[in-house]
Amino acid sequence: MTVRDGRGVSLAGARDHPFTRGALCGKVSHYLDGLRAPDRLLHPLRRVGAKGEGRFEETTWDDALQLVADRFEETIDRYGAEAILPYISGGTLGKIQMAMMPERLFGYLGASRSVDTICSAATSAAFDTTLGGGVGFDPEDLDRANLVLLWGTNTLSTNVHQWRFVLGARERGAHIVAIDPIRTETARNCDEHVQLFPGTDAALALGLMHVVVELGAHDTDWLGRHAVGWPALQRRIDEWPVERAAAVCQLDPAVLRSLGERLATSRPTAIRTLLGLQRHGGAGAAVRAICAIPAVTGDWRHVGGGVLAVTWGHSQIAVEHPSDLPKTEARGIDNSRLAEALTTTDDPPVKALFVMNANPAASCPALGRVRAGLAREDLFTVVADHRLTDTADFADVVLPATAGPEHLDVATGYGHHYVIWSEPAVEAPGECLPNTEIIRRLAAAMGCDHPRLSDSDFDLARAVLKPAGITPEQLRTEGWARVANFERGTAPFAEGGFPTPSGKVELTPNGDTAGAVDYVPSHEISDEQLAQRFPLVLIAAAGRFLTNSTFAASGWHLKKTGPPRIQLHPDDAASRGLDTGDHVEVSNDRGAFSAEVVVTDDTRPGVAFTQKSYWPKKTGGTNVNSTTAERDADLGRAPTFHDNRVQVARATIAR
Ligand SMILES: Nc1nc2c(c(=O)[nH]1)N[C@H]1C(S)=C(S)[C@@H](COP(=O)(O)OP(=O)(O)OC[C@H]3O[C@@H](n4cnc5c(=O)[nH]c(N)nc54)[C@H](O)[C@@H]3O)O[C@H]1N2
Ligand SMILES: Nc1nc2c(c(=O)[nH]1)N[C@H]1C(S)=C(S)[C@@H](COP(=O)(O)OP(=O)(O)OC[C@H]3O[C@@H](n4cnc5c(=O)[nH]c(N)nc54)[C@H](O)[C@@H]3O)O[C@H]1N2
Ligand SMILES: [Mo]
Repeated sequence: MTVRDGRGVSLAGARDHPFTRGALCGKVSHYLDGLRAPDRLLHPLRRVGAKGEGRFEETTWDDALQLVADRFEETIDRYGAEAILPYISGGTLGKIQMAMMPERLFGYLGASRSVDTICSAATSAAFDTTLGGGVGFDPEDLDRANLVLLWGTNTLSTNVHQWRFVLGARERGAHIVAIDPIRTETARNCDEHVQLFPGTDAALALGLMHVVVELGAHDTDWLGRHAVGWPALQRRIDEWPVERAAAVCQLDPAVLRSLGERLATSRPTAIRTLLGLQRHGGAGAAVRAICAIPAVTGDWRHVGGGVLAVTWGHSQIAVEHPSDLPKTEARGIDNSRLAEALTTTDDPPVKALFVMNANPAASCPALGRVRAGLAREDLFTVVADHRLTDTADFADVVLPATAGPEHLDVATGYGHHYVIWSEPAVEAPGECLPNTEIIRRLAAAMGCDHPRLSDSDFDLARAVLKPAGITPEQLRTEGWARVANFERGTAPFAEGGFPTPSGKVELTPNGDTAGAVDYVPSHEISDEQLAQRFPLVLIAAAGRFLTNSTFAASGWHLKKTGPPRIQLHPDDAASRGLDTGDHVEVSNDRGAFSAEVVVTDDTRPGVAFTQKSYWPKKTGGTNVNSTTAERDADLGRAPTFHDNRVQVARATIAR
């Protein structure tokens, strides 16, 4: 970052960084725009208007934190500490500024625990139960594969640094396949696009394995040594001939058979999945079935072979509760179930909410109910953020937080194996404080004087890096370090050694067919009766120029993103008399939002596509989450954002 007169004037990636090679994605290349934007929060605020109105007056840090401390103490006295709910999400993924200090303080107080289910819970649970954690091939070795399956992920949009390795594989002759109900930009740039019906990935995986076994290409030797439950899975695979699988996926059986044949004959095959396919009722089963594939094909033997969703299962750095800081066990509340937590949870009810790194009034499912909960007069809400989000509008106290270039952090990601030292490069504007400092001062205001609640950011970095055998001094000098528990260019599980209880791939929990993974239908997608009233399945995936709702108020990002749009297949548009540019209302029993129609055969008939993350207050008070349900998938208590049926009709009032 280039700094002139204390202001960041330009941002560039480090060219010698092994994974990113200095490339910045579109949204981050304009990151600096938002730091000094006129809507940046500069001072602590307290509410003067009605809840949700967003009217505040400036106050001092001391007064703001004393108010929070008093209300928290009163809440603890009257209802117990579990009546306080911290809501900490992924606004920053930096280890120091994300959840580390809030977890210390709220754990010490015995507040309810915020359980992070909103993003990856089904995938995490599926990987945990099959492979023992978020593990897989090295993303930098993907270019060694001869077949690459980009399965339910829009790489060019959400994981753009992986693309260089995809191109590397292709240059060496690999065949690249996108498996996605939508012809995304990624799918357009692949050699083949398998456009299955949403929520049917388990059937596809079982059908593909059926072809592999039929051709005798399964690796019985490796399975015998490094897998548990193969006989049961084999019986299950027998039940999924190509025709049956293709019917469920609504694909031409020839497409499935030919991909199965490629899979049978291409070693190594790299299955790069992420989180788009796991926002469905049957997602846990789908991801477990996908996790079984490399065991069947023997791909773990090879560098660049196997499956990968997230890299954190290999990371040697860790955020742990300090052993000398007392902690009170408390109930967990899923962060994808905030509507329930604020409107029905009892014993005790949630009376105080502390939001940091999150914008649930835009990003949570069942948005109407979330907002009704936030509007409760008896709920005391604190929000720390960079700007007045929809969530902050409901706050009693708003705290101005620093952003990446303004605070110290140890930055990580879940798509590569590096930690990066992130030194503050510019002064914080106004009175903004790092999340860590906000918590240190809150702890002091509450009279919690344990030394672990006043550790400096440097102390915190030391604790995080310690398990990897790195010091903050070293990382500061070197810039970044690889923290994976295996070497690049090796096959981490060639000889088994998975972090499961058995050390093997666990294809079934108990070795019988009943335990072998099977296709689990989605909640709404496969509900024929509901389809009568709500004929369109709506997928709301990540936008290229946003990171969730984080840039959704910034000029450049919003301009590039444009207004909320809904892509409809020409058949679905024609039957509704709609054309590109028409304004529609997208609705179901839970709510509605407005969007502009784009007619395109990038979608399938019966499937509509939109983008997550708009700020409701910029788009008529609603967004796509006004229509999504608070309902869990089959594993991990994960939310089911893409398992959503809607109807689309011309808007009665033009916007
Ligand atoms: N630019 C940008 N990058 C981001 C984010 C962002 O908001 N913007 N968000 C970040 C976050 S928090 C996350 S979790 C990741 C998510 O990144 P991804 O895992 O890529 O997730 P999504 O964008 O939700 O969905 C990816 C693709 O899954 C497809 N999909 C939907 N349903 C199904 C299905 O049933 N089967 C299959 N096979 N595919 C399906 C969608 O059509 C979509 O193209 O991206 C991260 N990166
Ligand atoms: N319909 C639909 N909804 C979805 C999804 C979907 O696919 N479809 N995806 C889901 C997924 S995968 C995720 S991860 C969630 C994301 O939901 P959230 O984790 O709530 O993410 P954001 O909405 O981006 O809100 C993050 C907030 O943190 C703030 N922030 C950033 N850095 C800092 C910091 O250093 N300090 C403080 N105090 N604040 C900071 C940002 O300004 C922003 O307002 O959304 C989910 N919602
Ligand atoms: Mo996410």
